[in-house]
Amino acid sequence: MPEKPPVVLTIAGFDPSSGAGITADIKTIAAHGCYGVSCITALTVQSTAGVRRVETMDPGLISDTLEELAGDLEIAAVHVGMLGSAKVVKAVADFLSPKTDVSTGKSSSTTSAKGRLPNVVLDPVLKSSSGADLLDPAGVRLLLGRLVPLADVMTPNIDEAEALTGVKIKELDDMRAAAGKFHELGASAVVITGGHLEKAIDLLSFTSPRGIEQEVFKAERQRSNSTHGTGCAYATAIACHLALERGLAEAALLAKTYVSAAISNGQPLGHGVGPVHHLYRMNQQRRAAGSGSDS
Ligand code: PXL
Repeated sequence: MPEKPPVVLTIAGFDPSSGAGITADIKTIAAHGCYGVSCITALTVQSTAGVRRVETMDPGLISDTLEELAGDLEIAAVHVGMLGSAKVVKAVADFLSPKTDVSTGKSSSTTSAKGRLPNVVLDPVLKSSSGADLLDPAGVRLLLGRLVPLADVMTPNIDEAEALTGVKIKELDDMRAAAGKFHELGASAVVITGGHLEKAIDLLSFTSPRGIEQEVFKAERQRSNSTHGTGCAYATAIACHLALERGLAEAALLAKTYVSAAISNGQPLGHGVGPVHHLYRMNQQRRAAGSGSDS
């Protein structure tokens, strides 16, 4: 019998150009050897040139989809991306919260210390890189109040960390201060990604029995036009590594390496900011398979 791959659920918006959102996440999940299932929270009209329109889905449809999947599959990790509105945030938070057993009134057994499903990675998507709002103000408040405490790790970029904590980030010490605010808001672990800073610095900050521990990952900043979807690819790659039972620091480091390679292998598609190459390893495998043959 072939072995079952870990199942990774992505709850995110639909970007028809496949640089970001659900279809990009499914590529990332496949690239990590996991099986991707998905729940669409919003449709967007967009291309590499930018987001033109956003339509959130009916929250009831989202709840039904999530319950259907959770009833059928053993989900090893969850990626939460664009949510669009407060109603959608509520539907997703209700789904991820520990279930109460109606007969005893107590939380029924859960696979995670925090919620119903293990390894919840929250990417707090607020705006597209072209500046379109991807979450309404009431949604931002509910994300902070309900989803941040439920997530096992959250992955804001610098702009999102500034908007959510009010800390202006110019250097590493500011990232440390913003991470501290996220912990105060109930986050058990956060990676603030700093691709926008002069050096591409990521700060991993997590609570442990010894208190708050922090690790810094540095890389050279890449100048590229193939960066559409880096945040989605990073957060989803972390979810995959956690599903594959890797620790958080290793997951954060491997996800950073994956995104850097996906950017540097990006192909010049579209008229705007092109997508990262989520499946760049397939080209490498094809080249390796072809190198020994006569054809
Ligand atoms: O990169 C943030 C993002 C996430 N999800 C969807 C998006 C975008 C940016 O445009 O469209 C669906």
